[in-house]
Amino acid sequence: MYLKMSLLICVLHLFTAAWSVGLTESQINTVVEFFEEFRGGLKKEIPRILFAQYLLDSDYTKFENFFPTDETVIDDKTAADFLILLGGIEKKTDNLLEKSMTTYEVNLFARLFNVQDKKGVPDGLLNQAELVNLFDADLNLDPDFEDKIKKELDNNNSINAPTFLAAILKHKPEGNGLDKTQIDNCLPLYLWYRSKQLELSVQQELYKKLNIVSEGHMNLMEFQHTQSSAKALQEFLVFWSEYNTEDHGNSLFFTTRDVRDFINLFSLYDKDNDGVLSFLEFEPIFLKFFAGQDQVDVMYKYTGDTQFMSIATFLKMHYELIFEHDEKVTTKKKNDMANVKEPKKLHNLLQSIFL
Ligand SMILES: [Ca+2]
Ligand SMILES: [Ca+2]
Repeated sequence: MYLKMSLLICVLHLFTAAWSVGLTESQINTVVEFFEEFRGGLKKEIPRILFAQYLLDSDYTKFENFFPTDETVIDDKTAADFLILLGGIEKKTDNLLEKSMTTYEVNLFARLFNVQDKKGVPDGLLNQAELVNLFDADLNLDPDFEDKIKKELDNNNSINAPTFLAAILKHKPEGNGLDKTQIDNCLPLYLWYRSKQLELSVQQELYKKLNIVSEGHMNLMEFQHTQSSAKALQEFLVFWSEYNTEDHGNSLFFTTRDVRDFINLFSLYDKDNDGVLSFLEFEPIFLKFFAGQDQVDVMYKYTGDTQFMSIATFLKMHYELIFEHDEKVTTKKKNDMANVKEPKKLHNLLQSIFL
C-alpha cells in the first residue's frame, strides 16, 4: 500500500493543481513587468485595459472589486493593496506546486511595505535606507535571507511593492517543514462549526512561536481571509512550514515540499472543493490504506464526531502511516537520518523506503 502512496506523490506534479489563492512567482513578475513597461509614461500607472485583460486571462470578471470607482488607478501608491486583492482571488493560473506566496505572506509584506512607506514620503516607494530599516527594525527573518534581498535591491534607488514581493519570493528559504508536534499544534486551528475563521487564540500562539515580525507590528499578523477556514488552514500549513525555523531534534518531519505535495494530494480527493474530506471523499483513501477495517471506525479515530477530515488531520494520518506504521522501518530510517541534515534528502529517503 505504501508503494501506491509513493507513486501517487511522485505523479502529483502531472496534475493541474486545484489551488485557488496566493501569488505565484510568474503572477508577481507579471505585475512587476507591467510597472516597468509604464514607468516612463506620463501617468506612471498601469492602464486599466491592460490589467482588466490580465484578470480576464485569469478567469476573473468581477472588475468592480479592483476598480470600485472611475478614479481608481494602479500605480505605485496603490500597488500593495492591488497585490493583496490579486492574491485573495481564485485565478486560473494559481498553482501550489510552483514557487509561490501564500495570502498570509502577501498580506503581511504588502501591509508592512505600506506602513514603512507612510513613515516617510508616502509615494508608494521605499528607498534603500527605508528598506534596510524595515528589515532591521520590523522583520525577524533568517539573516542570510534578509541579506540576499538587501543585495538584490542594492542598485535601485527605490522600489515599489511588487518589486519588494518579487525579491522576497526569489530568495525565501524552504523553511524547516513540520514535525509531529507541530502538526498536532495545528489541529485545533480548524473547528468544523466555525467556517469563516481559524481559531484566533491558537493562531496567536503559533504566530508568537514564528516570531517573524517585531512586537510593534504583531497587528499585521491578523489576517482576513477571503476563503473558508478549512482552505485558510491549508495555506497556514504552507506558511508555517516555510517560516518555521524550529529545530526538529530527533523527530522525523515533513519538508515544506512534502507539505505542499500533501495539500495538492488532498485537493484531488476533495471533490467538492470545500477544504475538508467527507465520509464519501475519504473512501478511496480508506480502501488504499485501511482495507479490512471499518471505515466508520477509521474516520472516527481521526476526526471524532465531526466526520470531516481537515488538511491538518490528513497530514497527521499520513505522518502515522509513513513514520509510525512499522517500528523496523522507523528505526532504520532514524538510523539513516543520523547524518542527513538537508530536508530534501529526507524526501528522497522517503521515496527509497516506500518504493
Ligand atoms: Ca516612500
Ligand atoms: Ca470536500
